[in-house]
Amino acid sequence: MEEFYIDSDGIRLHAKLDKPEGVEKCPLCILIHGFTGHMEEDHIIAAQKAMNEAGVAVLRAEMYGHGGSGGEFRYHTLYKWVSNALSVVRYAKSLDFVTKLYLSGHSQGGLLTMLIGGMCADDLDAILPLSPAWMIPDGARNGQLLGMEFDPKHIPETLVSWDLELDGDYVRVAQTIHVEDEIERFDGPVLLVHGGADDVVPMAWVEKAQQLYRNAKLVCVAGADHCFGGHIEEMAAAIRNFFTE
Ligand code: FER
Repeated sequence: MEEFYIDSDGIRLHAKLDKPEGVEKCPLCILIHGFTGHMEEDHIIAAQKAMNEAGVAVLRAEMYGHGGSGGEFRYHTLYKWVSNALSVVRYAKSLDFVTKLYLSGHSQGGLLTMLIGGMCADDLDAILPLSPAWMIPDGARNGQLLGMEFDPKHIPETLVSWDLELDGDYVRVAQTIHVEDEIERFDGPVLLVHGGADDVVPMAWVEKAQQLYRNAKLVCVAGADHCFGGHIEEMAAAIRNFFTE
């Protein structure tokens, strides 16, 4: 494992690179955590190990305001995460050992994966949105986020929920994002993995993503919650199979 920082316009992004053993060149998957998450969460490590077992190197990176990266949580926005992810894609493309490039992320990181998939369609050979929270922009436009309600035309200065404080700019940014446009722009293979008992991201949203993508497979892990608690190995197996089948 190599640990380092990737610069994203002056923000230091904490990153770890894990390569499969005994290979000179191999594919690389960038792997991104969710809202309030970080790279050492059980489901992120399980995904990383599954990819390594399938011969894929993994670059875990933490986004603005999360984990060991720069920025304050309360000021993170999806634009900042998009800029960060573009910096990580640029870095990954500069690595000599990399053959194919993939992108995966969990929840808000899965939403980010769907956005970058469309934006960097030429660079990404496949994307793997895990429990992708792509209802967030609609929620921001409808005044429903973090289990609370607000007037979407008069955004509060700060959202306080789930013991968190999040600046209103998060909402302003999210309201402008249209994920369908980026779904439309990605033609490559997509693996969606979702927990059947996820009460954060409704299954209907992930089914809709599967229908909108031209080449998407959806694996539903029965009984699994948003972070695949108790069913992590089934999530990992879906990822391993996607890369080895
Ligand atoms: C929300 C629902 C889910 C939300 C964020 C999430 C900011 C993200 C969840 C995750 O990344 O795990 O209403 O609002």
